[in-house]
Amino acid sequence: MAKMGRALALLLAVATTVSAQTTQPCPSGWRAFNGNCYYFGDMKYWTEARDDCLQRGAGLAIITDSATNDYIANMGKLENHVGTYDTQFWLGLNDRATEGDFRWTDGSKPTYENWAPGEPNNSGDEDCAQIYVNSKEWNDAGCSSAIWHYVCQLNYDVDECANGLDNCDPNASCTNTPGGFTCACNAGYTGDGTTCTADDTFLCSDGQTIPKEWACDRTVDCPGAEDELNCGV
Ligand SMILES: *[C@@H]1O[C@H](CO)[C@@H](O)[C@H](O)[C@H]1NC(C)=O
Ligand SMILES: *[C@@H]1O[C@H](CO)[C@@H](O)[C@H](O)[C@H]1NC(C)=O
Ligand SMILES: [Ca+2]
Ligand SMILES: [Ca+2]
Ligand SMILES: [Ca+2]
Repeated sequence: MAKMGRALALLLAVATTVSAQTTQPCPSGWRAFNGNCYYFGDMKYWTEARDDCLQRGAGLAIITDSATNDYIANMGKLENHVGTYDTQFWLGLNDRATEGDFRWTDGSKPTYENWAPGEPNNSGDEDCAQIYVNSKEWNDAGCSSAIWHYVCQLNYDVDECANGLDNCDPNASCTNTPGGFTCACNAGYTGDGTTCTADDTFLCSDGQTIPKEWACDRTVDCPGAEDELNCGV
């Protein structure tokens, strides 16, 4: 019995380790597809949707192939539990700068297009593109004539450092890496990068930091100091 318990504990430990290692690089609340992360947002005007994506360190989605087009339409439908009506999600595509010259928000001209029949028709001055989740086709709509859902896109390699998504210590430097990031304590600090203590201070196991010369003072309550600093020796 005891042996079985040990084996089970070991198995659980291994499983925990594996799931930690395979953590999706997309931030929480985002979904990964084909090298990018997507966030499906609630109803906003196009410029507000664009700004919300920017604040999330991303941009409105840029679609360059039919697989991504299908993914966004299907997932948009799932994420927002829409009914049977053909609801729309704002994309990064627009002709706000020059009428008729549709561009993605990164300035690129579309290489893949999936306009609905008769679209874009600029009916009543429509400059912002959206995708219908049921037909998966695109329409140009008034950028600020109605609010719609929207989809943001982040490159799969999130720059955690630039987007405040790292957990580096304030006294550490963060370096972005593909699929992750690293933290290294600044000069004069020691630690694993997520916790850095000044070299002349000691981090007690209860979380308080005190000058190192005090750590072994028995009148100071600093749990952990005895063990780590061999105070008695
Ligand atoms: C033009 O597009 C709008 C949607 O943006 C649609 O409601 C309208 O029916 C279209 N007009 C024509 C003539 O296709
Ligand atoms: C280390 O970080 C703390 C904030 O936790 C800050 O107050 C302190 O100024 C930092 N020290 C240096 C040398 O940057
Ligand atoms: Ca237009
Ligand atoms: Ca239209
Ligand atoms: Ca990264």
